[in-house]
Amino acid sequence: MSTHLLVPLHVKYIQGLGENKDDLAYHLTAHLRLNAIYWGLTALSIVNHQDALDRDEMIEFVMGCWDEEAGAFGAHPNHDAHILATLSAIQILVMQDALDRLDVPKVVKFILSLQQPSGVFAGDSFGEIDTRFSYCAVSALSLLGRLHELDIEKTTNYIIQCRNFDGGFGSCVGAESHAGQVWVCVAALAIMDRLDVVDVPTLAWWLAERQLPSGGLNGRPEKLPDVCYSHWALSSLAILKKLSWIDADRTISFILSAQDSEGGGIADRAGDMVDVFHTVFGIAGIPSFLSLFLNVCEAHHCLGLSLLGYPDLLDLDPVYCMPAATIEKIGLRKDWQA
Ligand code: GRG
Ligand code: ZN
Repeated sequence: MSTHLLVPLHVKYIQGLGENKDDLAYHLTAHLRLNAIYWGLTALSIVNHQDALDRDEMIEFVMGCWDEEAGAFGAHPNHDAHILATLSAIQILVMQDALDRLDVPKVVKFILSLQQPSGVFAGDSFGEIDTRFSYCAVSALSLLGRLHELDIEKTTNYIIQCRNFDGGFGSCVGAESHAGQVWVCVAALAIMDRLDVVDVPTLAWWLAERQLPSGGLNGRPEKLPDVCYSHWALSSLAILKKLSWIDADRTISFILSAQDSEGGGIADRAGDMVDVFHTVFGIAGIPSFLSLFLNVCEAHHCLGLSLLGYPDLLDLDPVYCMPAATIEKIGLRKDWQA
């Protein structure tokens, strides 16, 4: 098992993803293409290799996903517009400093049109609702500097209705708590400055309980540990300023054990097939600890042992899931230090 992050291999794995266009897998994942590009670019940014993918080619691909009729982005050229693909497009354009390519008023109109009378957002004109889409709306509007156009009260009220007895949040009213849904709700509340509605001690306890003896975290009780929850749960804890409730060294060991030491990439757990989703969230799980330890420790000798090997990883903003430096640059960075 690898005891360090295999950065060059992961960079090569991400670079190779767009190259195998004859693979069935490439076509089966078309509905997630823009999301995958955002994940790949974010992973590369954390390991300080943002330039490993061609910037101009990426921007042209993003613009090729524009759905003129809807005034937003689909996940792939000629796909219908969706709020998730639209957020990914905005995130990529922000990271590539190319927001000038965007018809901002049109996108804002599309996003606002998806809010339902209950306050939740639909993903597209077909009407599926989910707190994931509320997050997409809040994050996208904020990145565009247009959060003031959102009805914050109405958006927050729906999220409050999704709060459960365990302090967590679900995908809609009455749905069980799940670490992924907790992150979208907590991060949306953080952007809207409404963290006051979170029961912090109960939720932080529930999130900390997600860590299993293997060091990995699961998304809800009785489920298997999975590398991606080291992002969803850890970022939520970082926003609540309770990251120290997790054992960093054991989490990192779990993430490292899920690496493919031949072809690069990270899987949901050791021995499974790698994918770009678990690669970005596995890599993202490591620097979240770095910021914590670097801030509470004056000297490097009190860093968690396994963290000592990662001086080159860049910090990730726990709310936007984008490089902290990018969020700082556009003036949206808040203080998430423990
Ligand atoms: C900007 C990072 C970013 C995201 C955009 C789509 C979205 C907003 C967030 C997704 C949050 C979420 C719900 C993540 C969880 C995804 C996941 C691994 C679901 C698996 O659920 P199950 O029930 O798995 O298949 P378990 O682990 O519970 O068995
Ligand atoms: Zn997963």
